[in-house]
Amino acid sequence: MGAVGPMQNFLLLINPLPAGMLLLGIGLFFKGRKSYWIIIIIDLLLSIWLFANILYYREFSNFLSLSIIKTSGSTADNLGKSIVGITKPSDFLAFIDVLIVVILLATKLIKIDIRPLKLKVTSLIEVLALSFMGFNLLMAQHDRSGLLTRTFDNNYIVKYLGMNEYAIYDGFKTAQTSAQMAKANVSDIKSVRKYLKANYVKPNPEYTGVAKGKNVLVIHLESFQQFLIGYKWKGKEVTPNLNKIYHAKDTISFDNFFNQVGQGKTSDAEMMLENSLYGLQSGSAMSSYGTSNTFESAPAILSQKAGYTTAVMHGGAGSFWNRNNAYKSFGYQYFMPLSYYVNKPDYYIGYGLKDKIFFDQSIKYIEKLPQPFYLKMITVTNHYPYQIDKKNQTISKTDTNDETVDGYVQTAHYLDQAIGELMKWMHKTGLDKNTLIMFYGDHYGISGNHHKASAQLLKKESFNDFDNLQFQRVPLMFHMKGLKGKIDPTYGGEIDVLPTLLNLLGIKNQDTIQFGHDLLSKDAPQLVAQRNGDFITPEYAKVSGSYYYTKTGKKIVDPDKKLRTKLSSLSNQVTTQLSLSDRVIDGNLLRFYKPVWFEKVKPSDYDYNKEVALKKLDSSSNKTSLWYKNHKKTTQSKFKTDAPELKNKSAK
Ligand code: GP9
Ligand code: MN
Repeated sequence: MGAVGPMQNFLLLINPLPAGMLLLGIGLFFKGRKSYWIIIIIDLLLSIWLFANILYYREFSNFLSLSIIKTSGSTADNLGKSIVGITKPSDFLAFIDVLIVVILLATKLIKIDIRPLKLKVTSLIEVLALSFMGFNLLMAQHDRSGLLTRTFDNNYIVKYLGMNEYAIYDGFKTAQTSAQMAKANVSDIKSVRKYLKANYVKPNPEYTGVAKGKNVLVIHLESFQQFLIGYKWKGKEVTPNLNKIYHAKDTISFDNFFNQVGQGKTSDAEMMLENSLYGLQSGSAMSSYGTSNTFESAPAILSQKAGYTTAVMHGGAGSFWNRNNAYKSFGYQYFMPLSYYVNKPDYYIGYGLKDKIFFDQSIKYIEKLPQPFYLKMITVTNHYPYQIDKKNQTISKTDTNDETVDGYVQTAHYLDQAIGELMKWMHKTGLDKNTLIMFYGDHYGISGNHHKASAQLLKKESFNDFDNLQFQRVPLMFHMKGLKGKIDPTYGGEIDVLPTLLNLLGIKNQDTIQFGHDLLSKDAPQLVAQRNGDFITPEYAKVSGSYYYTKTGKKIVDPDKKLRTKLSSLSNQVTTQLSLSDRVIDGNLLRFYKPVWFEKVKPSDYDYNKEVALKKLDSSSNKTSLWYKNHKKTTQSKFKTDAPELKNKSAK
């Protein structure tokens, strides 16, 4: 379960108790022998449930829930086939309590007491169990806020609250989502298509196909804000490598590009980039809909239309943000999460492997990918609370005295160095010659709760809500040998990445359900929605209900009629767009949409099992990989890292 720290371990230890007490307590409402029988049956059912979960988890790294039992006959089939293969003798320990109780009763070591319990007593036991559960929930929420609202990882819910609580929680969620889905029908997708057609933005023909057939390497810069580009601390550049790429003559960089995530953070940034559909305002679209919905995502489009090999690498748990399921729905052929990597206590921080170690160990997988590939690498060291061990601190902390803010430059600096190391390897192997590298920041690093420290970082007098909207800028850069670069001031957001990318790759993108548009287009509308309905354009901004002039940051106090109409029209456009996109997600509308050029993705076609994947990559038909072109030799030695953990490389 990967519990870390005393609190998680403590909660993991106690969390089966309240549910056990509550459920076994039901038996106490019955009289005499019946009460014993019912308790034993409940205990047996709980043991079966535990046993089934152990096996299911071993195979799918996820927990059983009603939704899974109801919807996935195929998973049950798969599991059925392998059930003998994956069962271990120790799994049967799940039944030992039932056995002990039965033996104790049969041998009369415990005598059956048929006196009825008072209703007051039995009710009190149940009330106590519920309060215990509430207490457990409070402690869990305290340790990990947003546990139930952000739905980032089923593992976390079980770790904090327990298996049974998870099943109940998931039952609720499933009921909610299926009710919404049932309401949707074919006419909904028709109105979405009508809207998209009316608002279609023609991509810029100058850029169509300039990266045709190239590999695409997407680098997810965790929590990376635009202000870091060019930022100096104590005279030292925080991100020298990214700064260089940003200004390079063969990079298209955007300096008015905004993140548009809600609570789903990383996951919904991914959702937008892969699908050009918005994430959710509360919760995470990738967690809640990633398993069951139909998608027409970047990896599926690229593999179907242009023969790309598609993969994601991430040094964190595969279950986080429901990646291991959602990626299958997106059509990713490979997903290499933490289980593909050597992990040692010193290698790992926060949510995953330190970036340098992650890249170092990724080389052997990247070089095996058949080309052209579409590969996304998700970094994670630059993540809240921005802490990194002493030996990796190579720039000093800032001095705002805000603990969560001051480490930000250190982890960003570390990330930048890791990027530098990867770029050098790309160059040495020649992979940079036929690869379009796309960098993007997923969301803010410093939240709106740090106005004072943010003002200090930016050397501003004050920092208000409008400044916080400005702070939502993140990098978007396309870097490729021979690309005609520029720093492009067009206003845009994460929703626009996929159409921009598809145009660069020369992939026709007319009859897709995508809410963004090519950012390089001369007709780009430059209206950037925020997930809560706020927005920004080069002229106006809406922040928590108030309007501002973007250029000056001044509040618009008394707009004349013309301006008022303009502002409310912009506002309406934003809400229309968001709600139509939400409809696509919560109504699972893409299941009704079957364009001729697209073959529906079947998640069951994909298997992220490490052995299976590596065998496939090693197969002899793979003649386009870097490894094959390098005379079937690894390029590992061309990756140089100064990671102190890897000094003694033989340890790997
Ligand atoms: C973990 C990671 C973090 O795998 O991607 O997600 P976030 O907390 O940034 O949303
Ligand atoms: Mn993130």
